[in-house]
Amino acid sequence: MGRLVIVSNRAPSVDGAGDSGGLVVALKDALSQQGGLWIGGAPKQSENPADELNFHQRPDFEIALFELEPELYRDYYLGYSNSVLWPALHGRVDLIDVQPHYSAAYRKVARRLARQIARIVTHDGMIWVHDYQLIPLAHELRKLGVTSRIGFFLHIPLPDLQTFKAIPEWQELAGCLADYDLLGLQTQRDLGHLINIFRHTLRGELRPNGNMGINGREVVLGCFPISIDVRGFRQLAVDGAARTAPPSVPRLIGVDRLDYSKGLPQRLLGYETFLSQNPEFCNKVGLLQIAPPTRDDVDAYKAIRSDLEHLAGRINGRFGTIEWTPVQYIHRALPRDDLAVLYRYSRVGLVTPLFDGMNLVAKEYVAAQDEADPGVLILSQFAGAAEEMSDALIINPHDPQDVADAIRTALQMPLAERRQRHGALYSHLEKHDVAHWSAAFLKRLLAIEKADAEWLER
Ligand code: ADQ
Repeated sequence: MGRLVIVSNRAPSVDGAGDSGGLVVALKDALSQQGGLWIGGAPKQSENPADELNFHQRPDFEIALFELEPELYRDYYLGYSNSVLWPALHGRVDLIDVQPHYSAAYRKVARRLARQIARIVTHDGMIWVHDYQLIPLAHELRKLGVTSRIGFFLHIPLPDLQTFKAIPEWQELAGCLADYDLLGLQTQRDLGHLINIFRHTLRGELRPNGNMGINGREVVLGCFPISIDVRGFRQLAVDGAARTAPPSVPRLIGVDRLDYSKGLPQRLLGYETFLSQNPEFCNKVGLLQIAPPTRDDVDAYKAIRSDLEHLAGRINGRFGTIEWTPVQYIHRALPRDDLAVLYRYSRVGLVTPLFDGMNLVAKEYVAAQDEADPGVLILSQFAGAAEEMSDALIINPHDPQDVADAIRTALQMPLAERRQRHGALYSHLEKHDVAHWSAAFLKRLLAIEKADAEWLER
């Protein structure tokens, strides 16, 4: 079996610091078993970027960094990726900021990276590309004659065809997606959208095996809901609780990057409605919202911050007392073990995105609970996680009354029902953790390679 190469916009750290969350944990084992390589953007831009990848050996796998000039990085990352693709794919076409130099920079980065990767990959290797920042990579690699199997996983949602068409380069992007051998999405919802986009844009035909015939070749499609290291996260929460005392009043918790897709103002409006209709809970409950800054240089992100701070101030002014602050807001990232214990000590987890690929906070909240006395997850119907987590209280984040009712239901839910719901959620997660996710994707990619080898022998 050839080498596994992961490609993502950002590389894990060269020294292994900060590995505790997310993709690195998911892919570490597969990478170390197969002498893997992770290619990703260097943490800092450079005025004179090298034309070669910059290699670093970690004990578990190798890392190769690519460098970009600051201006190119801005137009590719803050520009096309996060001011065109991110809003469009999250259904916020009103926030798209189209600039011709953005799309040019996006393609340029894929072309340059493909040149650097083409020099080092072999036919029997497998390349796994991650996320919307790098959609054209397979297209550029194919142009350079790379024959390795190439898979792609989209971490964020894929909207319906009409919304997708708001991206000026929608046809080109659909064509680039069709150059992969395997396309992985988070949910059945997104898979349905992809099939529709391929049908209308490239006359794709859905085959009985669920794959798509496009221009005489087969593109394998799959739904692979991402997850977390469920047992590891649970252990962090158990260990943390042994060191820390629980809060004095029952707490609701929200943990999100400060992003307009996460439905933060809607969450606060729901909480405000709850407090105004249920005065008996004033002084007896509090909302802790942890929302670290992200993509601060994009205007839409400045706006969401000021909206959130305005709402939190309004609620605190309206309901707060000398002894009690209804909304506690922390605008920074916290260490994962602190987060785990905060989840465990929160009676309610509020996850209310307007559109989300998956949402790992929902899974972290469930994993961190004490099964003897678990809290209740309130989850938006628009989070990818809602497809798997139907034992949460599923809400419509656009309706403050629905959010308010769910908060009340959660706070009053009898222990037996809390245990039953948490038990169902946890046992599903335990079987579908992040190792399961990466193994399922790689197995599908490998199967394509085997099929190809058989075909070549005939
Ligand atoms: P994100 O949009 O970043 O990811 P999410 O899945 O919720 O969203 O993951 C956020 C991660 O950041 C969680 O692990 C969370 O614990 C962490 N985090 C958030 N706030 C934090 C804080 N204050 N301190 C420390 N850590 C914090 C994208 C997609 C999602 C998809 C993931 C994975 O948008 O839909 O689930 O990729 O595919």
